Amino acid sequence: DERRSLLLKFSTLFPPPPGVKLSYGTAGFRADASILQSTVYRVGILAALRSLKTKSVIGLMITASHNKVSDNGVKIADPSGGMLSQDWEPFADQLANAPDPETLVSLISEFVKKEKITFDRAHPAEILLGRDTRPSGESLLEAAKKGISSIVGAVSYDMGILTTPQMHWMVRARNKGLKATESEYFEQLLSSFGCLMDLIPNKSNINEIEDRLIVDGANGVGGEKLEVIKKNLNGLVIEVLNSGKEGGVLNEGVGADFVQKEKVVPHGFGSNHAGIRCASLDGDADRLVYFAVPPNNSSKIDLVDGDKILSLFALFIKEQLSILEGDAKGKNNYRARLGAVQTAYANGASTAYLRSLGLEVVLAPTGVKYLHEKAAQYDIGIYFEANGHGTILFSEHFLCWLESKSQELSSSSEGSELQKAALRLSAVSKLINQAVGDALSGLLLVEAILRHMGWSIHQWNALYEDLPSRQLKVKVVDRTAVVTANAETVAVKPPGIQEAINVEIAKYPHGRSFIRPSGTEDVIRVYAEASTQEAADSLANSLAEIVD
Ligand code: 16G
Ligand code: ZN
Repeated sequence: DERRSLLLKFSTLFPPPPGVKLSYGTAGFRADASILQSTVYRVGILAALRSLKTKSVIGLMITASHNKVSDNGVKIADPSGGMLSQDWEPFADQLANAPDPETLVSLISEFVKKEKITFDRAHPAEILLGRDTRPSGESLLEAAKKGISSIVGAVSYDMGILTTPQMHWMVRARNKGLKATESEYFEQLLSSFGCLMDLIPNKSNINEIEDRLIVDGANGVGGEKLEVIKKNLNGLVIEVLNSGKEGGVLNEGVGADFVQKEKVVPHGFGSNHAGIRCASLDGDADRLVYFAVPPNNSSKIDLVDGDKILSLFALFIKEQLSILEGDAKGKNNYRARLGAVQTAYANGASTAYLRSLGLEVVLAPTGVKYLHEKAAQYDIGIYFEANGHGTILFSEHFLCWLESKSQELSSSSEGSELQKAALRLSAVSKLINQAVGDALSGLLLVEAILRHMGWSIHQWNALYEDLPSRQLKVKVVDRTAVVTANAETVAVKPPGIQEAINVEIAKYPHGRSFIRPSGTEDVIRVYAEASTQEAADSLANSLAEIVD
């Protein structure tokens, strides 16, 4: 019929590269950009089917995040703005790896039947398209459009060059029936940031804080977007380096991934930045880390990673919740459940700090989809990976309560500390991206909280001291030979390996160590933590030997 012949016709234009097998991992499909045309075309089809199935707007984002500029990738944003539902991942793999158009078309028709997907001309598939600044993005976007138009009636809207979190935000907003252009996104960030700044107590001590923030844009999309909003940020002066306009290469010696893993200054930063607060975004601006350049001309930095951003957020939110819980005369009191979600990579000192604040802390496997799911179980759930990806989720139930509490306070306690605490929490829920970790909104929240506390980056960094740690990777033929459990903290396969690891860990005071197969590369990753750097290095090395 019409649908089948359209699919066949377009599919023949996008033959898959022979001998390549791709899998929809934690970050969607990712590979060298030169082999991705057919994959992106097929993800276009997938997005259209997903939209028909969910009767909602779906997002398709072309990015390879912190990876090198010659790579690219593609992933789907589900109706909630979150990651593609995990039960569709196997279908994504089948589509991407179908050897020829006939196989592809029959896979699709089987799947359409199985999922009971219906074609209704009144409700066509709708897909928002976005891409990062990679040069390969433009032609891959065309492939995605072709994939979408292979499904009869499906429409796509090209939203242009975006950060990954902007795409997720837009999909979420559209499905809530809200306007979802970039200017609405910026407007929401600016007004909630302004609101937090207006609520800063004791405005005198913020004069002690450096207004200036230097941002390493990774030569990617984030710097560009910051340039657009920075003139509207009262009380914060942002200077963007590595904006991509000075000729630097995306993610090369720059960006959050580089800074967090290497713990050295990114390109363009040096001793002239000593003492100034600095931040680093990754290539698609969904990761954020802070750092300070020490005054001694060394390339080493003081890293303020995702764990410490989480700790700062937790401290601030806990403070506001405690104010509200202290409302002795309140009619409508509620004890909110505040939780933190981390991965096994979280520095042990951060976990201990969060528990000392009275938070519940749980571990999830690496990958945003796992952390997000766990954080969504709290009234307020904060999740962060040490690498700087994270956000704060507010439950509908909590937001409803907050709304009614705010109304109660606006009549009974106008201008009180209680009312301010409620307004701050409400502003945080609007500033921080509810769909996915977002470096731009995270950065604005960090800046507002530092001013609230009256803290320099050094005071922030002193919340706790990181245990020395080491990360290594070991190239292996088959990374699936290692299977982990308990949020990647134990290796259950190959047999006996965890016992060997335990023997090594026992040799080091405060030793903690694990191995896990990477979700994005053919390597086994090793993490070790101990009371000294030498011990952490040596523990990591001995695990690497076990793996090898
Ligand atoms: C992906 C994940 C990131 C994770 C990283 C780990 C998403 C959107 N991104 O980039 O959260 O930290 O993979 O990479 O989930 P690895 O498995 O190679 O260590
Ligand atoms: Zn990223």
